[in-house]
Amino acid sequence: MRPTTLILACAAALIATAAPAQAAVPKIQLVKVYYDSPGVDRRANASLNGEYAVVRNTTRAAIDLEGWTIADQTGYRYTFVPGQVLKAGKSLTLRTGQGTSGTSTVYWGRRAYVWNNDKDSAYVRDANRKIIDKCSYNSSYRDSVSCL
Ligand SMILES: [Ca+2]
Ligand SMILES: [Ca+2]
Repeated sequence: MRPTTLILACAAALIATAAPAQAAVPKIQLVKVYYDSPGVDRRANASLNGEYAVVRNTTRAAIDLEGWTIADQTGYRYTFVPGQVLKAGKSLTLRTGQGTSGTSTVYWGRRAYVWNNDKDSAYVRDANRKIIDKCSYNSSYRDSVSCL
């Protein structure tokens, strides 16, 4: 096979395998987990808030997140309170420490880290506890993982 023909064949194969995954985009999708906050982890509130997970509403309609949860592998769980609505296409950041929650950032209120610095998994579940999305990582070399 000539090199160009080979490249085209590889590209076609990649597109073929990528297509089914695109059809199954979760309506609330994990975008990123920043699991090793900058600097030494001494549980200062700013450091706890340097650790966060980001989710995005991939649909064209607002989603009421009341009763939805974000949890780690151990089972530490954040539950969205009534009134937490994520507009179409918008992202929301869940920070580990304490703060005043709003429409685009909510605070878990923890005094300890939740996302392990080496490996862990983040789960998004709807109000019926059905898993909507999951993001796993296994690297202490990196500080964050892109879930897309
Ligand atoms: Ca750190
Ligand atoms: Ca954990």
